[in-house]
Amino acid sequence: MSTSSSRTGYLYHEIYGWHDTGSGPMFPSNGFGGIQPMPHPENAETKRRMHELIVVSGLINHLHRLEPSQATEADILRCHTAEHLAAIKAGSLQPKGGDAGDGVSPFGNGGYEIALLAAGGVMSVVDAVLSGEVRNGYALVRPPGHHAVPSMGMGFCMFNNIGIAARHAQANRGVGRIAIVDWDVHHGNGTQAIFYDDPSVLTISVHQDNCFPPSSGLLTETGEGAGKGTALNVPLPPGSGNPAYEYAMRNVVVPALERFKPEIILVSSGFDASLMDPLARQMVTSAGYRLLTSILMEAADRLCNGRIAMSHEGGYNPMYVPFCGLAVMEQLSGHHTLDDPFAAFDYMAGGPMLAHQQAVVDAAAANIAGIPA
Ligand code: 3YP
Ligand code: ZN
Repeated sequence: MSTSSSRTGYLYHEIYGWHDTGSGPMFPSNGFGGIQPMPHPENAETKRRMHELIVVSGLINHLHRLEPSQATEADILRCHTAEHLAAIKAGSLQPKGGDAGDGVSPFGNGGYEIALLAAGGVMSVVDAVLSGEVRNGYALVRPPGHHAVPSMGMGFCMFNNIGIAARHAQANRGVGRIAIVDWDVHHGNGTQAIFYDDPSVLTISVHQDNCFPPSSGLLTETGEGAGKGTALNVPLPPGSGNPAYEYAMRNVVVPALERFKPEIILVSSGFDASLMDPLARQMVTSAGYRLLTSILMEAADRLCNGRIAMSHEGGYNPMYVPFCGLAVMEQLSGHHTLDDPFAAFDYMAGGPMLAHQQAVVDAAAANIAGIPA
C-alpha cells in the first residue's frame, strides 16, 4: 500500500437506474387528498443524468472505470441484523416489491439484488483505493445507504453501503482506522448508529439542523462506550452556503481527521445541500462541492496517501446534481471539462457566513478534543 497510482476510480452500473421506487409513497397520491401521482423523489434521474454528464463531458476518458461486485450476506450482516436482511429478501420476492422499513423507502421486485450491488459497488471502490489500483474513487450507486440502521432501512436507504464497505475493509483488507465524512444535507444517522460504540471508525456528519431524521445529529451525540468521542456532528442552520461549509470543513472535519489519523477517508456524498435542492434548505454550489473536495484531498494527502473513496447518497434536483457531481469528479481526477452553466445563479447563494452559522461550527469544534488521540 505504499505506492498509489494517480488514477481516479469511477463506478456506475445501469442497473442502479432500475431500482424502482415507484410513485407517491412519500405522500401517497390520492385524488381525494389532492395529490397527483408523481415519481418518488429518489428516482433514477439525478444519478443517471450525473453519469451521462460524466460521459458527455468527456471526463469519463480520464477516469478508471470500476465494476461493482455483489455484497454477500456475510458482508451485509457485519452491519445489519438477520431480521432486516430477511425482510428485504422477502419483500424483493413480491411482485411489487416492498419497503425497507419506514414506509418512504420502497423498492421493486428484485430490489434486493440491486441493493447488494450498491453495497458491493462501494466495496469495489474501497478495494481499488486500498490496493493502489486508484488513488481515490467515486461509487455512483442507488439505492443510497447512510440512513439505514442495523435493524431497518429508512430515508430511501436499504442497506448502509458505506458502513458495509468500511467493515469489509477492516475484516478482509487489514485496515484499522477509518473516517467517514458525510456531507449529505441529512444526518448520517445510520452510519453513526453502526459505529457509535466503535473506536476504530470516526463518523463526522455535516448536515442541516433538524432536517431528517427529526431531532437527529445533535452536537451532543459524540459516541458511547469504547466509541466515546468518535462521532461528531455539525448541525448547520438552514440557509448555510459555501462559506459556512468551508468553515466547517477547515475547523471541524480536517482537525478531527488530523487527530484521528485514519488510514482511508470514506465520504457519504449527497448533493442535497445544494442551492437548488427540493428536500432541504442549504445553498452549496457546484464550486462549493469542488472546494470541499479539494480540502479533503489535501487532508488525505497529508494523512493517508490521498486515499479517499466516496459513496453517493442523496440529491434531488435532476438539473443541478450532475454539475455538482461533475465538479467533485473533476477535482478528484484533476481534469477540467466544462463550466457549470448554472453558475449564473450562484449570486443567490448568500454572502459571507453568518454569526449563528459560525457559532454551531465553533461549538462542534469543541468536541474534537474528545476524540481519543
Ligand atoms: C427522507 C424522508 C424525508 C427526507 C428524506 C431524506 C432522504 C435523503 O436524502 N437522505 O440523505
Ligand atoms: Zn440526503
